[in-house]
Amino acid sequence: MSYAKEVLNHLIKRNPGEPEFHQAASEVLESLAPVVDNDPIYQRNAILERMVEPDRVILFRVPWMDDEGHIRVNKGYRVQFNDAIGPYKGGLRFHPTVNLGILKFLGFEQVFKNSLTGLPIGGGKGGSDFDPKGKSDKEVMSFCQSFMTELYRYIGKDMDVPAGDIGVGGREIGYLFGQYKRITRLYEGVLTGKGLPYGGSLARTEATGYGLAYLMEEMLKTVKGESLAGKRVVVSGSGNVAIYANEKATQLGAKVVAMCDSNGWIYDEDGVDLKTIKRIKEVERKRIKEYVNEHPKAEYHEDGSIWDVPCDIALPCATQNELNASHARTLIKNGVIAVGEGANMPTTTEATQIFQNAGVLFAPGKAANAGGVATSALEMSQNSMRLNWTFEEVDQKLKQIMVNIFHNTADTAKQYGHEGDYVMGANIAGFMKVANAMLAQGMV
Ligand code: NDP
Ligand code: 2IT
Repeated sequence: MSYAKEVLNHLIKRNPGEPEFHQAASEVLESLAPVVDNDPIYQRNAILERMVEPDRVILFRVPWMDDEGHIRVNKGYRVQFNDAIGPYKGGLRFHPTVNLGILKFLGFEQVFKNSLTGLPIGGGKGGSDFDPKGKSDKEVMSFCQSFMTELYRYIGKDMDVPAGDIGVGGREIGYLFGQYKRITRLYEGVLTGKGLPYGGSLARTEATGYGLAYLMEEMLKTVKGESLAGKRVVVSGSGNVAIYANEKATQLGAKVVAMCDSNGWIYDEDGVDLKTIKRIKEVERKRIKEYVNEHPKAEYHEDGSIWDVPCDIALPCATQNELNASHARTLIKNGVIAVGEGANMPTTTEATQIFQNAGVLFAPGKAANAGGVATSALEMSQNSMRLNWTFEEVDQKLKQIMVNIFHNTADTAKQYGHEGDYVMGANIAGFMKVANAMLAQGMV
């Protein structure tokens, strides 16, 4: 049996009840087979066995008080996956579905994604099953302070630098930073995605979505001699990644005709009006169905799927496994030419294969959504230098990083005889740097 397959079988047996982690690891290990099965150095040094086991997992109780004065308890986690090439780096997710398996999948993906950025950041992820939806600011603050009261011991600017993810945006990062500083008395870049007055980087808010659009533009240009201009785009989600993917795609001349939240989806043939979406989602924290109150020509649906909407480009930017095989077939029937994963693993394994077999350009999350964490690393650099770059400087660096990621991914796929398979290209390119660092650093 191949080395990669052996490690995968063992992993599935030893980590029961973690389907998302199995899925992420299967995809990576299968695409690494041509590398690790052809050079015994990886097996001799147990590189894969070490890569699929997090360096450590921190699990803790988070007690907090709700507005009625009741004490509530959630689970808090930090999965420090791999620090071979830099301090652990990756977001915190606050969502009721969060569990260890999901955070291990996210942490594992993060290791390869962060490597692909070309910047010195290791991989980690954390979060809680706390649901910020419907909570008051005071309750969110109470939760964040309690969460950080435990987490602070395990993080630091050169050790582990969390950021946002689903359910964690500027408000939560602010409360977490305040509590870290209060406990440690250190004013340091221990979190990214901070507000601009206290060490945040310009363009970090926009970075994941903008980066996704930059990568799609480069892919379309390189492979098809085309661009986003004039394309019909569907963007799922209406959070941080979705909003700024829409904004940049629109600036590049595309028309985004549909967006969604976990309750339903909107369709606007005139192009979704982002000003309205930003107000509803970022300011009022309401549901996307409010959109049609102001745009009566638009439609709101809770049945069917956003992926039924015909488009040239599909950008899944909500959550894992939101786009399945049947959605993929519908999109292909409707003429989709490219798919870019703004979210982490939004496309099921089967759907990914369907796209690839149909010749649809498929940009995997590790490459396509790496602009967020890359800009987080730029925030860390600015914090260390105690300097701030302008929006244009950060945006320019982000764009260059995304162009580099695309070409590194495409060149690697080609080098291993799978031209156009960007899943394989991203996995192998991400792996090589981490594996070489691990080999150099010995048995740790
Ligand atoms: P947000 O919390 O800002 O937004 C999440 C969006 O996805 C919301 O619109 C939410 O709807 C929707 N959503 C969540 N779960 C579901 C579901 N089950 N079905 C349909 N819609 C759903 O998160 P982000 O935009 O930050 O993150 C989105 C994705 O991008 C995640 O996969 C994240 O891991 C990934 N990512 C984020 C990065 C970042 O910098 N923020 C960087 C790289 C990747 P609702 O409001 O109803 O819950
Ligand atoms: O999935 C991701 O890359 C993120 N949520 C961003 C992580 C970060 O550290 O900016």
